Amino acid sequence: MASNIKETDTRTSYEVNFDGLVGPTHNYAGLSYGNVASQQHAHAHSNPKQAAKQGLQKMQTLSELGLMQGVLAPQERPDMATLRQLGFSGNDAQVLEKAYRESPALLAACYSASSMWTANAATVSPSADTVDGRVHFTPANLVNKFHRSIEHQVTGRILSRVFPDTAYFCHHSALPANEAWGDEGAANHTRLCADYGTPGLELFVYGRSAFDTRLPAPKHYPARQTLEASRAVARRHGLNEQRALFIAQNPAVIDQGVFHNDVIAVGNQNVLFYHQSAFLDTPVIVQRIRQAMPNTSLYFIEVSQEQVPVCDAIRSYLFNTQLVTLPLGHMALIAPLECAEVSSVKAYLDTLPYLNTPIKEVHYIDVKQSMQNGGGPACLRLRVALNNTELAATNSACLMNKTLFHRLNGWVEQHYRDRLNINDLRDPALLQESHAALDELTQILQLGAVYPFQR
Ligand code: SUG
Repeated sequence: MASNIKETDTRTSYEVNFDGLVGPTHNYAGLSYGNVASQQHAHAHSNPKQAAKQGLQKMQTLSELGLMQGVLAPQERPDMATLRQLGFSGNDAQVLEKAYRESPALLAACYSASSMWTANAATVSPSADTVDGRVHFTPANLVNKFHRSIEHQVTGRILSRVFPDTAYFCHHSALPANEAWGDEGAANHTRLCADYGTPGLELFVYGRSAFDTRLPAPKHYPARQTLEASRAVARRHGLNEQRALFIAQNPAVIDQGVFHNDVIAVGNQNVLFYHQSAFLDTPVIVQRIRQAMPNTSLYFIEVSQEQVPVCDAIRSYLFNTQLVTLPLGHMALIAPLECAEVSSVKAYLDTLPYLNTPIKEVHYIDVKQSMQNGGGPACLRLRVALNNTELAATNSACLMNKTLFHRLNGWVEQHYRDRLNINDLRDPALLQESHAALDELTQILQLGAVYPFQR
């Protein structure tokens, strides 16, 4: 029996949340224009040890709620191969020193622990939706931000070690590395269904079109996801017309700081929870979803501007909550502590369990280190819906349980610093520490040699 499934459990399909383990070089570098929190905390000192522990505690909390929980390893950082590709030469210490002197921002980009936000790792289509009956993965190219565009290769490698059996799992490479194919993965994708194991409707939300410039686009901040990228992912995954819906995000909210759709909407099974300003033409979208799922009793939980202004939703990450189905059948919202600190949001969440929807519980968790870089609970996880057979074919060393939780906490305690700022990034000892930590991690998670320094 995998991880925390009880013998008496009658479920045959699950949503497994794969959280990104925060890497040892987590820092605040202000790299994400359009992401308000990243800009606000630029150059603040970070606490990688606390960040990783907060992330682990979140995983453990969900696991204790009876949910299936997985863990994805971070990237190798600093990314020495990229620094060398960009012309810095010499031994490792010299490369770091030269990069620090010439371009601290570039060095910080190559040190970013941004792969913790695994909602951006990939788009995943469950086997119930795809024509070949396999689970499909496309790592996101993340081209809009340089520090994120250097993630997808290792991400793809890690995913193929976690889901190794090609009889059940199909791994694609990332889309072409060009803005026309800007792809941010599951952060702009959600899936509605009656049950995780039955065919669903995958909602692909895009911020602009690359080729049809008549379509609306934000004026101020970048739209990271294009319609063309979303369509390409759906094509590769073998989703036919009934399984995919393409939805325009409201460009006005992107300009207010909603850089991914998961900052303004979240779906799970038969529930879509969203702000009234999230999409361009909400009534039409609601109608199209209803038409596509005539046999499912759907709940559209719309939050008005009057109840929660967009700026409060962004500050609190109300919609970057994880909407999960508990083993008893009802849903819970896993919210960041910040939601309890913004009065309009707290007032709304106090009423939510009584609104006659499947959401009956709200849990607050502390992921502040991640929040300060614009990553809430939902950013930190990649959802993978699996049936029993696929779950049995998944690398079980990456599934969370009490033993793994304690082992990873000990590993963090041993290897991580509790304070990091931009000047620490020139220190070659940080590279050594990071390699030692990751080398041990690949053994704990039984991933094999996934990192360039191990090859
Ligand atoms: O891509 N922040 C991430 C946050 C990603 C949140 N993910 C989702 N919404 N799913 C980003 O903007 C900040 C890094 C820095 O500034 O140091 C950063 O990359």
